[in-house]
Amino acid sequence: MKIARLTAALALTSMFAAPAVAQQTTVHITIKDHRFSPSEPHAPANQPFAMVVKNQDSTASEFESKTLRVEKVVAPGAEITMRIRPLNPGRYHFFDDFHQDTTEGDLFVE
Ligand SMILES: [Cu+2]
Repeated sequence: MKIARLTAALALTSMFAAPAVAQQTTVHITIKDHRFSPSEPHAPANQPFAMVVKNQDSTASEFESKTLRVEKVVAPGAEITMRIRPLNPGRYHFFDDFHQDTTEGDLFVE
């Protein structure tokens, strides 16, 4: 009887514990040969998330987006993390301000 009650208590605990864990999305983007990969990443709408941009080129990049309101230099071989505010569904253009002609993409928020 004692074991049965303990098992039930544990089952209840895990049932209630699961939703309490914050599910934060992290969008990973790599810059290589002056291209974003992926160039069309996705993110969930109406919740904050993180974006990690890794620069695998030997030149500096500046990750920039007017609509995401971010602008941050990524040194060669370095990685930056940005906190993005909750966004409405839509398409958010981003680019490398140091290589605008080759390096751009769109974040799809849905
Ligand atoms: Cu800029």
